[in-house]
Amino acid sequence: MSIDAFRKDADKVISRLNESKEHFAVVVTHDDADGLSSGAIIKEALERSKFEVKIIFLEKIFPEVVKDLHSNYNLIFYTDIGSAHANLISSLNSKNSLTIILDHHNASGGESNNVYDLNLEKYGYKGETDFSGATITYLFAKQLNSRNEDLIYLALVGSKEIPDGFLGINKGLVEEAERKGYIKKKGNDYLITKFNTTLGEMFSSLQILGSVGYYSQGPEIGIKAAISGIDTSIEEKIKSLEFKRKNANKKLIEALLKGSLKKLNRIQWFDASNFFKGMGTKVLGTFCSYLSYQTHIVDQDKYIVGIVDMPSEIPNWGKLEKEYCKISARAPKKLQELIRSKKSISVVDLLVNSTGPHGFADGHDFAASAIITKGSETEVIKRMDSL
Ligand SMILES: [Mn+2]
Repeated sequence: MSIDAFRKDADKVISRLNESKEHFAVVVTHDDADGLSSGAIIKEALERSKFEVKIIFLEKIFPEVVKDLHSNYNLIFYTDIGSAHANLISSLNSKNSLTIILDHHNASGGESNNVYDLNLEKYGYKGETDFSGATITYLFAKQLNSRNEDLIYLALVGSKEIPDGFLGINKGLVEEAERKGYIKKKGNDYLITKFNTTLGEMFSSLQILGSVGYYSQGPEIGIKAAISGIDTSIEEKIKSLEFKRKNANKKLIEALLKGSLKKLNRIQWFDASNFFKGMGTKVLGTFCSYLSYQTHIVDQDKYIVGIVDMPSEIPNWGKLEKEYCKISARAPKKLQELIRSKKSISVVDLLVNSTGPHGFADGHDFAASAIITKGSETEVIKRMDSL
């Protein structure tokens, strides 16, 4: 494990950046709290270095978005997203744009054509436990200019998505941030000294702004909150988004109890399009997780599958050519045991094998999601049940 090897490689990439004489950067970042923390770090760091920055928030890597960006811009950053698709990004890098990936999702390798993936997994660290997207983005920003050290609290906000706490590189960052006065201990959490907001509070705020507020400027507001703190107008926005989601969840639960949950042989599924209108599709995954614990509603041995129509608009970018649906799937407790003992296939395999030519899927053993083209829902559901 060597952070020095990472620093050396980061310096090489930074030399390329300086040689390029480019002053306009596009940042593509994930739309969750870690992605917003990462986006805030790189945007602030680049602006301090006199770059103009355009930022685009994505839940998934849509090839048509990547293709478009790489035929129009010379300098592109990916933060908290992109490592799993370094190969695809390289193949679509038609202008040979300088492309820098700062991510902690499983690195796929295969990058070329001026694409650099600095994922710390390549240096022996684990993206599931040792660092987040915001951690690596912070380390890069600090390498770019040591005055970016004051953004250290954002590395820790993003790292709140790691369930095991601050381990690996993050452990060192917490100690450093506390020693230098950027954070201080408060109960089980830490206060961001300059905002009087805890890391956990900032994390939850960004999570809501990014997911529920995706189509209503939530991510931009999140970036502002991450850099300048949560003022009263942002607080109001968060409250109204929370209220909106709570209401939608309640109505959807009622509908499911009234028969909208269709139980097949191996899966139980529902269409939530009428309930989550105007909200980012990530809310579906959160709802499915919640639903998997509602033993009075769902069967414990069947996969839970939720579907929503996706608006074709990608904020700050434009309209997607095709129409898509988002699918989220979860395994309730009993099914998790069957998956563990290999008597049932994992949730990610269920989605990968059923979406086939209609889209793309990723995820884990008990939780996964997919994007499919609209119109293929019936076939995909059928294939799932037969798997
Ligand atoms: Mn992340």
